[in-house]
Amino acid sequence: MLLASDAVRPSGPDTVVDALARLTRRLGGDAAAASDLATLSSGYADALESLGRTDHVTLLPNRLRFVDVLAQRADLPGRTLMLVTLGDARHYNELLRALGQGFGDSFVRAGAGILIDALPPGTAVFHVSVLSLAFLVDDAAGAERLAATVAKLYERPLRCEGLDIPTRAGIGLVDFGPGPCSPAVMLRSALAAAQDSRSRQAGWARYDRLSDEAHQRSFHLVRDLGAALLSDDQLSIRFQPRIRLADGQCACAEVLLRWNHPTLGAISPAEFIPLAEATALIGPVTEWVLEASLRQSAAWALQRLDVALSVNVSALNLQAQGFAETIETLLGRHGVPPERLELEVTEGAMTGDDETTAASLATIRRMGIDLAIDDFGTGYSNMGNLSKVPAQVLKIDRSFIQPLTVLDKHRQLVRSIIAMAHDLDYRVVAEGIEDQGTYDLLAGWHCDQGQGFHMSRPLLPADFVAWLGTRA
Ligand code: G
Ligand code: G
Ligand code: MN
Repeated sequence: MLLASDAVRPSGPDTVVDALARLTRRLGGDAAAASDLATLSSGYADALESLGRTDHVTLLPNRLRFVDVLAQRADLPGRTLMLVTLGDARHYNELLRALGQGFGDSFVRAGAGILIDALPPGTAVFHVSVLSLAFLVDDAAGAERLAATVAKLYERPLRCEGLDIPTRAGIGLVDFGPGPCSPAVMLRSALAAAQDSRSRQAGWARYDRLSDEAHQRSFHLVRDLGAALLSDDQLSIRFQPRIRLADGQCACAEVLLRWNHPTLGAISPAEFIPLAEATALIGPVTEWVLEASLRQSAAWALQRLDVALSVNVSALNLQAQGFAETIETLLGRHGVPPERLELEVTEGAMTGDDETTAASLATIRRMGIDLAIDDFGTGYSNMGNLSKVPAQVLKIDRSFIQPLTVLDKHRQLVRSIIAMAHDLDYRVVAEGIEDQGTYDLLAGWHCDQGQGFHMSRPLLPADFVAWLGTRA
């Protein structure tokens, strides 16, 4: 049996060289045998070393050797590093999934092959990551011409084992300045430029500090969000009242997450939620919000404040195994009845064909928790889907509500949405009501509830209670 520790035990040159040294000692006086062993031993070490510095798919020198080249050469200023990446990870994974790892290797070899054929003979090309190749170009002007030529190469699909496979190539350029360069920074900058190039007409891009700073900010935010979840003073929630338009009573409150970053200040969830969704953090973030919401709900219940809370949930939460069970555990822990909780999900999240999502939604409904379709009207809303979605509440996106008093077309649209949603037994909520005129229009159309700055901004718990007091 292979133990976990065996898998990580080093089997590199050191242990082999040690064994050879022991053997040499045992050979005692046999000088010829000892010399043979020494030759074998150093040859073996060299082979291992070279194996570790060669890419096994293309047999090109790998990133370690490129880093050495960058670190050792003094003649780099004025030169340009060009990095060509053959596709993004998603594209490559789809290829592997459909056609297998062997095909993936052929794809990379074919991509490297046409690049090498197009470069001046003798150009040293390095295979610096699974999908990326890098090399040095002598002058900056020449580099741009070459980049344009290389971009053209990948416009056509790659011929690979008889199939035509489209690439999603990216080409990044970074110039070497007069100062010393850090190879890792140069490579990272080139990769950032290559990624940016995918959205450029030219097909290549020079390293752009501004765009890179945006990426770096994202990276730092994601990293710091993990710490924010563990700290007790960075994340907090606000409550925005939802009003019954018929009698002006508060029906419920939407929970909105806020992050006060220790150095960057307030970060909008519109910025950090998508980052959490791109990493594994969206699970813990939503759990944090649910926990904080239910704790508050329980505290308000003790004060005989009966207010339901509506929590935003990401599509990815529903796709995660065990999400509904987590909610059940949290409700139990805080002693909050399920009808005090509602979950807001975008329409797209509910209409896919993901089995785990369907199971999560079914369990959530069985528990007695209401579901709301958030941001209705944005994205690819499809009226036909509405009858299939297991939701009870429909929230019309604020982009339709805000121009209501000025745009005829939106008036017609919102009236029809309300009527149709009622036919399908939805409760309808209008988001983003900012003035009395809009409020009156919606009330006249029998829209059930409204939310917006006209009634209240999202509030801290104490302010929310005070606000409720003024309405009683
Ligand atoms: O409150 P604000 O307008 O800054 O929110 C911006 C966006 O972030 C909105 O689309 C809102 O739905 C979303 N958002 C706010 N809080 C949460 C949260 O706790 N979870 C998720 N998934 N989204 C949230
Ligand atoms: O995507 P979602 O519907 O969850 O977004 C809710 C967000 O909308 C909250 O961040 C809230 O701050 C914001 N919001 C709420 N009411 C209004 C409003 O009247 N006008 C505007 N512009 N934004 C609002
Ligand atoms: Mn919402």
